Amino acid sequence: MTFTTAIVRSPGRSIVSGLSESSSKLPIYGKALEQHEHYVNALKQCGLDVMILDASEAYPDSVFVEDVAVLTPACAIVTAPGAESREGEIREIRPTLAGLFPHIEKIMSPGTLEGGDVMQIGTHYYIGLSGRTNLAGARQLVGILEKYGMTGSTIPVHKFLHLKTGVTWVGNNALVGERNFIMQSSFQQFNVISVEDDERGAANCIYLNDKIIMPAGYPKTKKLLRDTGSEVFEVDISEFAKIDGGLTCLSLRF
Ligand code: CIR
Repeated sequence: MTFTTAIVRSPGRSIVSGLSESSSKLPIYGKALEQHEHYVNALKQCGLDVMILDASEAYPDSVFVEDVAVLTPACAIVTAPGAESREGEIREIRPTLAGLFPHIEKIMSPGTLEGGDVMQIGTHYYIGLSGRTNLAGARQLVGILEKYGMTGSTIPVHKFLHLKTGVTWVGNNALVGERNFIMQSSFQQFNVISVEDDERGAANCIYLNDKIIMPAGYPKTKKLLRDTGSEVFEVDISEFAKIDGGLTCLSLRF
């Protein structure tokens, strides 16, 4: 699948109040803005047009736009975030999606689902059952996908915030991910690139048009990703990582 467009949302000053389980450090707003700009440039280098939505101060985590929608070639699905403070973000994204996709679907309560738990590989979508995505939400998503001729299946996620915190698709039939997680039978048909324990953050990469964007600072994984034959771009997202954000969650791509 060729990707042509990405949607991002600028970080707001309220980013310092973003949810975080992993760190007590607060993002520095000015640095986050700068890193976001570099991220947008990396998406452009992968051939994408980037739509930049205005910051939404009411929602500190709204820069993580991936979590509020799942985009497919046939339809856009507005999610139902499992984090209460993020529920209102879906109202902010809907008008943008309505202008771009002829079919808009919706995950309904009591289902919850965040886009960080959805990993697309071709026409199949792996859905993480995490603290943010429940079985009801996952079942609704599978139903919507099947309506449009696609498929979905679930994977339990215990150790990570989202499925894609632990594993991502990097093209050429390969996945990159945390060693134990990536070895499970659900992934046995793929070549697996295991990240070392000291490079766990490198499990969250973006594969776009034969290119890979990876977080900066993981030299061992960078070499392995280069060996797949794809061009690799690095982006420093340290300010977003302070509030558990990875590369994928900063954009919606289609
Ligand atoms: C949250 O806890 O919701 C945000 N602070 C981080 C969301 C990261 N999203 C993602 O990995 N898809």
